[in-house]
Amino acid sequence: MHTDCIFCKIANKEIPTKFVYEDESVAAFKDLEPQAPIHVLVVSKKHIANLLDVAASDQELLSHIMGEVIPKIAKELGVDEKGFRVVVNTKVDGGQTVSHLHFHLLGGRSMTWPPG
Ligand code: D5M
Repeated sequence: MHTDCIFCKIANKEIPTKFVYEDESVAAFKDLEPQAPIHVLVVSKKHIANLLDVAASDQELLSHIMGEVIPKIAKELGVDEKGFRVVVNTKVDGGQTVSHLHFHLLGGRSMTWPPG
């Protein structure tokens, strides 16, 4: 846990936040600035700054998030049938503003391409 990291504080319940999903390694909560009717952030409880900081020992965690947690939340929030988008902004050019790896789950509307 990084003491100055907002998502560490949320994931470890230092800042009370309603979770959409939680297990021992992952927490998910609504984005403060939603960009779609459904906009959830999925984060690991362990501090990982971004995708470039993922270690070999994190592979199981990443697989759990992408292969289990996100599909489960998508089904629970009813965006599995029409689909959804998962975004991982990485560093400055990627538009990352919070340096704690997070997966944006966006749904509930038709997405456009290319992204801005
Ligand atoms: O996305 C960071 C996202 O995190 C951005 O969409 C706002 C959101 N955010 C920032 N602080 C909070 C809190 N406290 N709760 C919920 N959501 C928050 P990025 O990909 O880094 O630009």
